[in-house]
Amino acid sequence: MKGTVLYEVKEEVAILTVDNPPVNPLSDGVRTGLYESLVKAEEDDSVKGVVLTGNGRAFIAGADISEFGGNVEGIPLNEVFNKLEFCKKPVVAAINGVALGGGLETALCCNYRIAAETAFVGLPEVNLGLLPGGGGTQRLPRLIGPGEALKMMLSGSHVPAIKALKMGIVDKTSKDVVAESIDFIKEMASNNDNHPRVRDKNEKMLEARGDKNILLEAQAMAAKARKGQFAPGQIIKCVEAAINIDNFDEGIKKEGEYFMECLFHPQREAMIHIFFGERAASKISDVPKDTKIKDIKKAGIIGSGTMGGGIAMCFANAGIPVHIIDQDEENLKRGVSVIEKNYDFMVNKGRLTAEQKDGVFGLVTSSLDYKDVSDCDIVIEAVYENLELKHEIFKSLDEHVKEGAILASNTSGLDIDSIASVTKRPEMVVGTHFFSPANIMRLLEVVRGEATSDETLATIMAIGKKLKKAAVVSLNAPGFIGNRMLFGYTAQANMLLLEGALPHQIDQALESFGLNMGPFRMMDLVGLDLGWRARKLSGKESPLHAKIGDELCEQDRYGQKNGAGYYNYSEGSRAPNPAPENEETYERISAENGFTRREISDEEIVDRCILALINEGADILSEGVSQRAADIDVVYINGYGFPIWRGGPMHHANAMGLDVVIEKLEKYKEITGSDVYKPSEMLVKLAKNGEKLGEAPEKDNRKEKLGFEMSSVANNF
Ligand code: 3H9
Repeated sequence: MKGTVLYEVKEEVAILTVDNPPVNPLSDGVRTGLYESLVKAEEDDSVKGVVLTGNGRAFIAGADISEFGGNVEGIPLNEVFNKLEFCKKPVVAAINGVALGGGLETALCCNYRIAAETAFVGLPEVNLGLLPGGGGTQRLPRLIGPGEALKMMLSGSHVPAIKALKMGIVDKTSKDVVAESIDFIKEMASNNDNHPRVRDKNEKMLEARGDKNILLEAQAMAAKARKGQFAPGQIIKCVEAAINIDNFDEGIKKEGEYFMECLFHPQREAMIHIFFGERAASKISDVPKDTKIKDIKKAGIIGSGTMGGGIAMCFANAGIPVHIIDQDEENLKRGVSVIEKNYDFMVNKGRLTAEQKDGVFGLVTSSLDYKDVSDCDIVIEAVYENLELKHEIFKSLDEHVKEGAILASNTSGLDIDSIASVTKRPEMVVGTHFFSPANIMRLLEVVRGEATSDETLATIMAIGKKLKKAAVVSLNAPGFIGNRMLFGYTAQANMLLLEGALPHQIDQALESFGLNMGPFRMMDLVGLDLGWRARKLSGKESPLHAKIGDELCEQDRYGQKNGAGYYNYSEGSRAPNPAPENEETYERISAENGFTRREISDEEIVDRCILALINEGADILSEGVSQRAADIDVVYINGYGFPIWRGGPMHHANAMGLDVVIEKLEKYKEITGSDVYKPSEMLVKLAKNGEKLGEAPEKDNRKEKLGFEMSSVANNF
């Protein structure tokens, strides 16, 4: 059995310490240990009260997520909670660290809750496609009111102890939580026989009865922030039951039924796949666990544009001093003032106090001189995509920055090996591809060059975690993971336009599938002119899929930046309006390129775009560019707006069944004649063996990796 509960008696108080490192989830051993320890405390006449706490940095991180979907052994959680809630001795939860999900639910079954000032609590089950099924949907509304409880459960947010105290989730905060809890429960036990239970608090439920707004507001919140997800609706139904059913146990029964529906819903499997996928992504199969990590005390950024500024904010937010260099004084001033404005915006929104702003913004310094980053432990170059310019910058950095410091490039597609080759420390050169806006987007693609050392990689993965990023390693290959897939996907969206579908139809079909933003809205946002200018410079004929975009640029339709692209935009607005004037262009370019425009179904749109992603993803995996299929999913969800509840493109392929994927690919190869739909060899092999997309093949069995010089992908960035 996994995990245990330590038992000791001190000053007539039984201290139960959950011990299941590193974060004490409620695995079978913990459930059994808790149950048995409570029985022991009840049977020991010398024990007057019980303190329940966690070992190490966490109180309890919730149910053991790895148990979901399998055969669960040991005592069921609800039996343990029942024992706890009706314990014959008063119990205080000494919340020493995180109390999440089943962890907070455990504390809600105790008579009292005292939290360390540094602890935080939350019910984040919704992020796993679940609902708080250990009584959380019935107890938390009773404690803090259904409106606040719904906000917490639908957002899955982590609430710091001080706020939890104000909200009434905990009774006290403390600097020395276990010692204070012992004194507290001794006093309570001697003064009082009647210890409160959350289940008996009905006032807030009675107050809410008949107030339709509470549930309507929750539904609006779920529709906005959790589009397409199943669990939020279930959570709302549970709280509705808590409000309207007098009998607490009946409410718990309802919660159990709704929980089981979530448990067996495919979204639960998809979202848990991403939970473990994000954690697996930080482990690099051939980099030993005990690899030394450099201490990053100060960071440098070259370039004060949108990317440079955003990356600087990431470091400052993590408490790491950061120095920005730009060659142009005006640019630098503008860049730093944008950072300050971003922080001011957060203050205005109440996300930061003025004092906190001064603290983080105070960590950002800037100048025009490379010498000022000489003492940095890492310097990240974030200038525009030009290999010669990057060569110049890296030569200078190599000269100025102290020995042993990491030199990183934020390139989204240039050759890291070529960049590393101009330095005397190629083993310390790595790609750190942040996504815009870097201070908000979670994805960090870490590009491993031929010479990048284990120490450099391990350090970057550790810093990624510190910056709260979902860091994923990619080998150095054109487009890395994300942009290479994006290229195939947008090319197909453009082909559909050429064949007869319209941008808004394509966008709507893919947004209904769950993508945050359809491809044409996205291309308008990025700017159609970027690719157009690059293609013009190359002097080569544009590929078919780029013909319409290029023609729109010839008509000065560059996208959102000048108010007209595939859509029209009114001044100051990002909302896309139809652009019927483009239809003549679509028809003309289609005809000029030999296409007879036809009706295209939404199903074909979704299939063709998503299959293009999957097929390219399979190639990326078979080349070892990505370590595992789940890494690709993490990239696509955190950087490209793929719906988390579908688990990413590769999980989606596994869920569809690889034989079905191949059947569809062959169908579209037949319809379009395009090699984009020629099933990847890896897919064929796996489907034949009844296997799923998982790990990349061993080094010797990999498909040859794309070279920068021969790649069509590289020409498109
Ligand atoms: C629930 O409670 C349902 C109930 O309502 C009802 C049931 C009937 N289980 O993230 P880290 C592992 S659902 C199993 O790197 P951090 C994690 O995989 C649960 N394993 O650390 C990793 O393993 P490895 C609701 C778990 O300090 C290691 O611990 N609770 C669990 O950055 C370290 O994790 C949640 O959703 C778990 N519950 O962050 C909370 N949690 O080393 C989920 C972690 O092998 N957990 N692991 O890769 C978290 O949000 C973060 O882990 C936490 C710590 C904030 C706690």
